Amino acid sequence: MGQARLVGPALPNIPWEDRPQGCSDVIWRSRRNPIITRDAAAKANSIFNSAVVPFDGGFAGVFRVDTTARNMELRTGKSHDGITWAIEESRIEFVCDDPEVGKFVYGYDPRVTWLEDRYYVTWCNWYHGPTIGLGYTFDFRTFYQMENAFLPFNRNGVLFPRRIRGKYAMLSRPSDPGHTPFGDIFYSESPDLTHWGKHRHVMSPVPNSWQSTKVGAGPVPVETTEGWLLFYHGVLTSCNGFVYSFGAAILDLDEPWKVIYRTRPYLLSPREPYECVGDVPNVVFPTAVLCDPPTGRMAIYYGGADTVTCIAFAYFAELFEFVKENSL
Ligand code: BMA
Repeated sequence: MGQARLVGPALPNIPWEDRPQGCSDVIWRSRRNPIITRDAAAKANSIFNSAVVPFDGGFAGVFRVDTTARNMELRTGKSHDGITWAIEESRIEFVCDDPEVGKFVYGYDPRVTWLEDRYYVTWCNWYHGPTIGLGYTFDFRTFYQMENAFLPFNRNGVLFPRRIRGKYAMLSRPSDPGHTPFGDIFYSESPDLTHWGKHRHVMSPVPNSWQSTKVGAGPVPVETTEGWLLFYHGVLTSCNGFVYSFGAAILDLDEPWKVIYRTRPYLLSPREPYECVGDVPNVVFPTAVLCDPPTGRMAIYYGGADTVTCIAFAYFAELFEFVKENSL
């Protein structure tokens, strides 16, 4: 077995900053954080927990924008460098055949997956409570909404970027209608992206740790020679409320409910002012990752304190070694 490598197309224009001098962390924050604040879009109270992908030589995204009226919206945006974003002034209005499904109440925490021939969007969608919304776009102009993937209550639905053993595959985190003091990650598969089943348990919280209350999938899993790299958030309950950190796991390529490695220490935890102070203090919440396989460079997008969007960097080979050497 050679060195662990990322699988997929090159992305030479990935947003990137070298590790700062004197820093020995496996993941380091951008000097430009927060890269997106509320000023990046009209009528925005906060822009965070958002998803980006390479698109048309640059980048496109679906953003969580909580408005000044405190509605939770999904808006699309474009960027030439992945750092400076032009975000639309109004929400995505999904085209949907069925008004029962298409009725918009709220949407938040989007993920975007390039899968086969289009960009799929999953998000936390209201349907008698939070559940997993699913839609797609070809051009980041027109978005189509499909059936919700699961029954309420569920959050953090994340689609794998290719079929596994011939089936579409999704991670999710069954929840409650409120702030959910529990949560395990599950795997489900589908022949057609409408009917989901064969649910398998992936991982639970770990007592007495940064991931002791609940865990949830973060960005779309990244294919590597050693398995799927999954960044995931973990929550502990302090005397002052939830603290959201993130770590990573390596899941089996063919049976992704089988966890090969999983970080005992966190990779990133709230530390900077923009992570510790905001609408919800002490939150880092990863929702997207860009990768350049030939160089192993990775750029991880995460929300800070439910208020701003941030970015952090890593080299895959170092990250993989860290996850393996510091596994539960
Ligand atoms: C979760 C979601 C996330 C949020 C986090 C911390 O339940 O609502 O959007 O970042 O709580 O408030």
